[in-house]
Amino acid sequence: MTIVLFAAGAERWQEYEAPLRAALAEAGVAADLVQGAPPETVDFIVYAPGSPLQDFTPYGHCKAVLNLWAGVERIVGNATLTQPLCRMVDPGLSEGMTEYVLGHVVRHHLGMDRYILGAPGWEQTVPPLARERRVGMLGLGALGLTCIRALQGLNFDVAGWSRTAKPGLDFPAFHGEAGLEAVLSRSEIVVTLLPRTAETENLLDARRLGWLPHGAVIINPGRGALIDDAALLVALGAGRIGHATLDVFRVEPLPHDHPFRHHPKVTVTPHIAANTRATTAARVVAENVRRALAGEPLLYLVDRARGY
Ligand code: NDP
Ligand code: OXD
Repeated sequence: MTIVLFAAGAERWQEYEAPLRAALAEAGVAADLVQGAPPETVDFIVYAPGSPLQDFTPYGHCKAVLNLWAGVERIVGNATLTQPLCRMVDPGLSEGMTEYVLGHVVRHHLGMDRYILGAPGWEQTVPPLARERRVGMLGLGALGLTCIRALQGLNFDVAGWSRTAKPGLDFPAFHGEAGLEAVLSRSEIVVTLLPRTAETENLLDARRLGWLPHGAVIINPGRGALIDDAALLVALGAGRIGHATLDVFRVEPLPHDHPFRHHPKVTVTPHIAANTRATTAARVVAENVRRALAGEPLLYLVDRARGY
C-alpha cells in the first residue's frame, strides 16, 4: 500500500480528503491517504507553504513532494529537501487567475474608476478598443500564457517576456534585459506573473519602472518581491505609474500601516487572485503519484537551481 502523507495543513484536510481519495482511486493507485505516519513509511508528501513539516530528512523513502501551490519560493531552498519537488499547475488555478487578470485589465482599459468612483458628469471620454491597448505579460509560463490567450480573445495587443526565448508564438515574445525594456516600453498595462527567485527579486526597480510609458498601470498577482515597493511609491507619486493593482506582498497579510493600504492609486487584493481548487488539483497530485510509481517522468518538476 502506497502511503500518501497530507502535510498541507490541517485546515485543508476537510477540503482535500475526499477529492484526493477519489482521484487516487481514479488513477488506479492503491493508496492510504493519511495525516500522520512514521516518516520512513511515507511514499509521497502533499505539501503547502506554512506546513509544520520543515525537516524532510527522516522521509528517506519519499518519492516526491507534491506542492499544492504554484509558487515554491518558500520550500525550494529547504536544505533538508532532497526528494523531487513538484509545483501545482491546476486548471482551476489557471481559470481563477485568468478571471482576475482579465477583470483588472478591463477595469483599467475602460477607465471604469472614472465612472464608478468619480463624480457623475457627462464628459464623454471614449476608451480605445482593446486592439489599440498594449498589454505586457512578464512571465510566459502556465499562468502567463493562459492569461495571454484570454486577453487575445478580447483582441488586446499583447506582448510577453520570459527567461528563455520562445520562438513561434503568435505575439511578440521577448527575453533578456533588452527584451524587458522592449516589452515594458510598449506596455500601457503590464501584468507580472513571474515566480519569486533570486533573479526576479526587485525586477521592477526604479530604472525599469522608468521604461514603462507615462501613466502605465501595473497588475501584480505574481509575487510582492518582484517590485521595489519604495520605487513604485515614488513612481505613483510622480504620476509616472497611473495605478498599481497588487495581490501579493513582501509581507502577508499586508501590514495595516503599509503605504499601499490607503494609497489612492493602489488597489490591494489579499492574495486572492487564484486559488488551487481541490477537485482539479487532486487529479494532478494523483497523476504524479501514478507516474512516480510507474517510473514515468513527473509533471511540473521544479528545477531547484533555477528556483521555479
Ligand atoms: P511557471 O513556472 O509556469 O512560469 C514562470 C514564468 O516566469 C516562465 O515563463 C519563466 O520563463 C518566467 N521566468 C522565471 N524566471 C524568470 C526570469 N529571471 N526572467 C524572466 N522570466 C522568468 O509559473 P506559473 O505561470 O504557474 O506561476 C507564476 C507565478 O504566479 C507563481 O510562481 C506564483 O508566484 C504566482 N501565483 C500567484 C497566485 C496568486 O493567487 N496571486 C496564484 C498562483 C501563482 P521561462 O518560460 O523561460 O522558464
Ligand atoms: C500559489 C499562490 O503560488 O496561491 O499557488 O500564490
